[in-house]
Amino acid sequence: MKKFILLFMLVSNISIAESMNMIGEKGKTEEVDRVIEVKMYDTFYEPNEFKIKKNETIKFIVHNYGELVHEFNIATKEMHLKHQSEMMKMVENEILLADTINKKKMKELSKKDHAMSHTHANSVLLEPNKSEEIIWKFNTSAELEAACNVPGHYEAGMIAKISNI
Ligand SMILES: [Cu+2]
Repeated sequence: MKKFILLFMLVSNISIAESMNMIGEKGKTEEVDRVIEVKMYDTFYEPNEFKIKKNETIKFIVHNYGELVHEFNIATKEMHLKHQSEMMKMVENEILLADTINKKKMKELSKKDHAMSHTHANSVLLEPNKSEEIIWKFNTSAELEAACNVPGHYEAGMIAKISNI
């Protein structure tokens, strides 16, 4: 019985560690290896593919040149699909409008529902003509893609491939 409990603890610890490091982690400014400029349009990225070495730390400077709100989110395909229901909730709560983000409402609602705060280190959500940076450390071999989860945009092909070189 003791052995069984020990094994269980070990296995559950491994799975927690795996899910946390699965997509990499927030990078530090002093560890940036490369800077990549990303332009967001309605509804695609330029460039639409990133070639990244394992353990590289990249600073993405993301600009929204479109007329709609767009997201640049680094995750696995499964995570994007999950995230899309959160984004739909933001639309239903009128936090996320076609070309604006109601930050006041976002703050109010995020007190009740953390998913509404939309502050994740692996993503930026930008109104038109706004820019923001993400520093990401790719210490992972997971298959990742950058994508926009604003309802309808992922389906429209707003996805950039992230490939390991
Ligand atoms: Cu978008």
